[in-house]
Amino acid sequence: MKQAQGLSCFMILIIYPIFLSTSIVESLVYNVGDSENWNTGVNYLSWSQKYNFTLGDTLVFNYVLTQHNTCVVTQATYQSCNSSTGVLARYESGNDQIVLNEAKKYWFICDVPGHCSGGMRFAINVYDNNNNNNNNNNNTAVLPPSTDQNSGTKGSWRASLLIFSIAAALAL
Ligand SMILES: [Cu+2]
Repeated sequence: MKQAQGLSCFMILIIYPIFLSTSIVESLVYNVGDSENWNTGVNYLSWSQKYNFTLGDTLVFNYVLTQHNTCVVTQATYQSCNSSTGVLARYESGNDQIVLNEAKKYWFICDVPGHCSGGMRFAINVYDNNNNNNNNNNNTAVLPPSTDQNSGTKGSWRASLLIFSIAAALAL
């Protein structure tokens, strides 16, 4: 009885990380601004440069309702901070979840007066990991071209987990 319990605990320890790593590889959820959320006084340029965003990932904009909003805009509107034109989508729930479902460049701003020019804006490149040559020509501005490396790292991490689990299971 005790042995069986130990065995099932051990199996959970093996199997759980596999499920976990699978979901991490498939798509990631990014809280914009990390612990500082979507707010004034945060440098979103450096935040956006920390990550490689891939197709299917989700950006979550967390902020106090009515104090901010999230606008997906054109490059021109991103640069001018003039949101009278060029707003492609607008969110104002306080917990805006935007799925990056196209491999392209995205521009985000908060269009509450003064906030965009005050720093509440950033641009990201979203890569399709299955087709890396797709969108690399205009990607020099924001992200280094390290998507290949990144997916390779994720893949080998997953493979070593699998090998470790099989080896552990055989050892039983
Ligand atoms: Cu704002």
